[in-house]
Amino acid sequence: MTREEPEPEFPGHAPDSLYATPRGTGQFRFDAEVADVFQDMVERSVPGYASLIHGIAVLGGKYAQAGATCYDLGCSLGTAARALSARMGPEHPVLAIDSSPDMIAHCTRVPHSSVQYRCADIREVALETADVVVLNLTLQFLPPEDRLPLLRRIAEALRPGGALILTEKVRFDDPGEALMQKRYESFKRAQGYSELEISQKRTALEQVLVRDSSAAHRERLAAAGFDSITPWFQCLHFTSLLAIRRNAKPA
Ligand code: GEK
Repeated sequence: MTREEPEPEFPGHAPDSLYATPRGTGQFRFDAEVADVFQDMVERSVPGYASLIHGIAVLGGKYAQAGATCYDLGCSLGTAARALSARMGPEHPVLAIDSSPDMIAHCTRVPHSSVQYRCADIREVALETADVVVLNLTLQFLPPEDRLPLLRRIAEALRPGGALILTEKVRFDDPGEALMQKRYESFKRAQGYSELEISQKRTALEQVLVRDSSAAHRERLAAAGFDSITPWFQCLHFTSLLAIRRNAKPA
């Protein structure tokens, strides 16, 4: 007897079996087939994802002044943007931006009064004055040379005292890295992913998701104009930093 899959309730919530059969060597892309299963994929691939989203909403809500704009950059299905908006209330507009038309198409099929979705490259989009910017697992997908320029533009856009919440999958130095990789694979197995799924996804992401160390993130954030750079979440490789825009403009 085959298991009957439940009908997905929202766009992007179909079960993730993309890597369950051999797929060749193509690189990972945020295309239609990924967008269709993204919620299941991210929840089963990022340990503590639900806690991250809850924490982003609670922390972000503390830094938003009435009427201030908040950004969710690389919003995928808009989960963080909607959580932030639900926490802050309708007087705080949230702009949720992603370069994948397939992700944004899913977001706009479930309209939300205080979240505006936009399909754009966050390296090119002009940022308005903001109180809160969320980069939840997005910076790691930009070419390394584009990371500091984006963080500088975010610091410029944030009001002094405004907050950037930056979540990344970080790289440890060995032997911690090898141990974390093993434990991460245990986590994925426990989420029901097979050895084939784990190894094919890892290969597909190799050239696309380029990790930095925690120290490199801190140095870059300081160079971009942030201080009080504090880790508030850590689970295996996944770290989230709360970084506050310095009062004085960066030199
Ligand atoms: C979440 N934040 O669920 N411009 C805009 N978007 C981009 C760019 C770019 N240059 N590069 C990549 N993206 C989400 C999860 S997923 C992380 C973020 C993951 C987008 C890309 O299209 C994808 O939707 C997102 O960044 C990364 O809270 O899949 O591990």
